[in-house]
Amino acid sequence: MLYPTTTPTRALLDLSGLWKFMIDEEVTPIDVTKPLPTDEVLAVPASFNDQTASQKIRDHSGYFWYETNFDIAKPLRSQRLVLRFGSATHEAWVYLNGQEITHYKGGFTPFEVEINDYLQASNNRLTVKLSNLLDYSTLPVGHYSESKDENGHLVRKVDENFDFFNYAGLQRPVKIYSTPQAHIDDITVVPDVDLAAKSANVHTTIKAAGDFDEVKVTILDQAGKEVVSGEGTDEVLTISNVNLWQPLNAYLYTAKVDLIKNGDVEDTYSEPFGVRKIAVQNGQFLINGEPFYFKGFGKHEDTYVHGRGFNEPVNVLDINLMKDMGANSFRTSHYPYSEEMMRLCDREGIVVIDETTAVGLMVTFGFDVSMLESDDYEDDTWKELKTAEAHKQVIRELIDRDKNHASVVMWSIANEAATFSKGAHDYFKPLFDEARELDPQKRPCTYTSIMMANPKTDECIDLVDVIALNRYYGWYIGNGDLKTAETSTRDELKEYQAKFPDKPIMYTEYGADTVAGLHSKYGEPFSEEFQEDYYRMSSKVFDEIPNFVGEQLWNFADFQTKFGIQRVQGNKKGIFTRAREPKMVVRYLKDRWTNIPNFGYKT
Ligand code: E9O
Repeated sequence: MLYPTTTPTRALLDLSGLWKFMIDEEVTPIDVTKPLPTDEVLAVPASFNDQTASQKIRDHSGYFWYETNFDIAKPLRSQRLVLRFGSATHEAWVYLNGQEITHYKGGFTPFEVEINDYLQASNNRLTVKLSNLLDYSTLPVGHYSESKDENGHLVRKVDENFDFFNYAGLQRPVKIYSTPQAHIDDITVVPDVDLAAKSANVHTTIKAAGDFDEVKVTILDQAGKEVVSGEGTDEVLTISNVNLWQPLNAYLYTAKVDLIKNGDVEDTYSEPFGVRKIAVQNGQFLINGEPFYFKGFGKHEDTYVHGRGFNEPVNVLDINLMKDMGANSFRTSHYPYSEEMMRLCDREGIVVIDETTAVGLMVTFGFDVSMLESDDYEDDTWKELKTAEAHKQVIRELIDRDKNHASVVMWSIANEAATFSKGAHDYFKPLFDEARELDPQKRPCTYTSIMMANPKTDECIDLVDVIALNRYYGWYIGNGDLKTAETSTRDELKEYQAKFPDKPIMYTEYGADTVAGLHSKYGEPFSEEFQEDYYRMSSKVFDEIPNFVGEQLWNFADFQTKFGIQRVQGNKKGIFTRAREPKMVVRYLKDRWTNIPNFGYKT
């Protein structure tokens, strides 16, 4: 799916701004043929939750409504017009002038719909009903229940199976773009680089619709100069003396696609792409033939007031903070991030592990724990749940959306699933097969594993290209005891290495909750001293393991979660506060990471 942008043949309207908003009490049905009966407004894009002073609205689980009005300038109305949501969390029913025009389930990938047939000459009313409900047919997974309040009204509740606040709403930009009737639908770019010859064969595949004579593809360099061009929907173009996309040293080419009819350009679209080669070999992760070392973070899209909403200045700040520390990478834990963030990473040379929304697949893929205690419990009950379908869908949509990004070097199919349980392999094998089949660039695939899944218990290690571990020795296990933690960390890594000598190993989570400003001369847990000691201990062990290829700590910044006795206004494992102020450990990590080269650290 193409990112919406202006081109010489396309216009773009941004529907950001104030929209009407109301939660649905499910007492009086909403009549979509009339304006929404509310005077409340909220800003889009953003989560709805933290824009209100009302606890009831913030914590609402169920349905809620947004509405805006817009006009389309007359000259544009003869064009094909497409309404596009960057995301709508987690399920959306969209109405234009009182008619349902589309429905979409799955909160973190874009969807779009043609609107010409529903438009009025003026004052179009766009109404969106959303749901933030989660159960075992959705990803992320949540446990859903219902009860009645004192007036007999239905109360819906979601108990999230994950450690982040269930922010929801129109969290990413909502736009309308125009195309001519003959138009480009999709562009796939697969660069195949010959490192020795310094040349690349760039395979471009174009999907187009409508009436056109030919398709022209021109590759431009970063200065906008033509490098090579060809004709056809399935072309291989060769770039000689190729400039590689390198971590922290990005070089972006552009594939400019022209749809031509009677000699005129009907539609044109420019897709940026980078040329780089990813491979996993002999326990190493190679970028452009050299062993890469990941230095970075698990992150969240999480900021004050915006919630999980698109916050571009913070995205820019986060990347600048990463670069300042000598970091080179992050994982999009635990859902696809905004398209704007992916494009920023392409430009900045930030290496990304791109993760699906498959978080919370615990207790044999999200059952109610009580099922484990019941007599008729069977290990493969997950087959009847719809989780696998949602999982396939998000893999498909993520790869479709992000397939061309140079920054994306690996797919993370799931976070901390119960890969140690019987049946896990049957569940995951088809998903890994699907990802490998769908990705035109054939990137490596992994899942990040929970502590119960270890070299002895994990049933699924054969499926991954890279062993990605989320580990908390000294925090969740043996809290405060860094001596034992050091031994456990070392023993486990050595066991992985001995058993899987060809697979690179990395940490995709490790960390300790730390209250900014809390100090302890005894290095007690939660103090800034403990956080630093914890990271120093971990680094020491990492440096002893030859095929240990990267450290992505948990978490870049403190973030909001649901309530819990372990959470004081959220998870405090950030090395930055939620406001992006550094905790003490940032100095240590900056010193470490600026002294670790991006390439060849372990060779
Ligand atoms: C997922 C992440 O979203 N991993 C969690 C992170 C955390 O800080 C969370 O924020 O809690 C860590 C999971 C650790 C599980 C340890 C289980 C130990 C059982 C013996």
